[in-house]
Amino acid sequence: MALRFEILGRFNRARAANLVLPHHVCQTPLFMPVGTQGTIKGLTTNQLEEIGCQIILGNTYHLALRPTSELIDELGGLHKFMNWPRALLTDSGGFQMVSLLHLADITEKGVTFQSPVDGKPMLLTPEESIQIQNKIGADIIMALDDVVKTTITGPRIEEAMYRTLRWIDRCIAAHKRPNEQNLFGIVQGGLDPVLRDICVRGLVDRNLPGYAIGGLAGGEDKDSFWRVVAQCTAALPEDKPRYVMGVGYPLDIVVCSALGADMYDCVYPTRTARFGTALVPEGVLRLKNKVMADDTRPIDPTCDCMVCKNYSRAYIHCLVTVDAMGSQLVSYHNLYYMMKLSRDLHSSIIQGKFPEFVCKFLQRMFPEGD
Ligand code: PRF
Ligand code: ZN
Repeated sequence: MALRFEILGRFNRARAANLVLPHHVCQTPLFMPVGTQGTIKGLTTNQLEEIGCQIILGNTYHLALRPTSELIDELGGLHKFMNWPRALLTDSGGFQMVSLLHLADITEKGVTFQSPVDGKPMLLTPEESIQIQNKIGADIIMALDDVVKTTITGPRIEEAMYRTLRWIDRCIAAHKRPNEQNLFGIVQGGLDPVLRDICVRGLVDRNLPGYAIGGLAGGEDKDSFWRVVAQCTAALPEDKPRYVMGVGYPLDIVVCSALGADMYDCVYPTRTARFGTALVPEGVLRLKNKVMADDTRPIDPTCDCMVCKNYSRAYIHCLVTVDAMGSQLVSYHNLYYMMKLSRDLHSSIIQGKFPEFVCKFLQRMFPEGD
């Protein structure tokens, strides 16, 4: 295993840990920004370090198409290619294809899809996904899974769960760099507790360095979402990191951390920034709104980030519709907010003040108690 997970503190089910990876020692709970094409849109890697970002996520599917995994390998791996000295995680590609390309089709062999480059049919097998991820060289690589929307019902959910379990063995057999890269398995099984249980047990039997909870954040109601996370975190090993994929909103991260999850990723903070929406302790601030036009306060007067120290809401309001700099500044602030949230979760758990932190977080977000 190319990973150590050292738990530093707990509060009930919540944990704070050092996740020791080949390129960085990360503090959990942690949020990973999504850098689809080997970049977090609009931010330099120096800025990401300045914000306190510890690990970023890349997508196998996008990187395999361009610049291609062969070229990344030839140029010394993704860390070197994008000038990022800290940790990286790559997702396996299947989920991105299924969610981006409506033409993707899943069979036992793998995920078939039409190449967006030349329209030719292509196949991504579990073996190929791992080969590509071995070339990209991230600290954590993800198994190819069969993902279905949680909102569908019927035998397809069961088929996808069992296929994910069959594919994990093909991924393990194909993984050629276990001393440098950590292969995480992904729990599927929709909203069905029996299927989730079978999947967790199957993956735990494989003794992987870490586990992800997949198939969520796809439009299911919150009650079902919490229930699946609570069930999986309770059944996964104590001494391994637990990653909830595609989550999410600050509130979801706080709740999942209380349930014993450690890692998260989501496009939300950067995507919403491009629409001019900033994350603030009260919820969100819509910078395109006309009332911002003469508001001289920073995005968040309580935030210590470079953007809040230097620019007014009025200035950013002016920029967001006409210049890329507008969304870059909001992205910077939003990621700073997510990193600060991760740090606060980590330190409040260690200091035995997790309940106080959660209460304060909820009071600021829901002052009326609604
Ligand atoms: N599987 C993979 N990547 C993902 C997910 C998943 O289930 C999700 C959750 N829907 C986000 N990203 N491989
Ligand atoms: Zn700020």
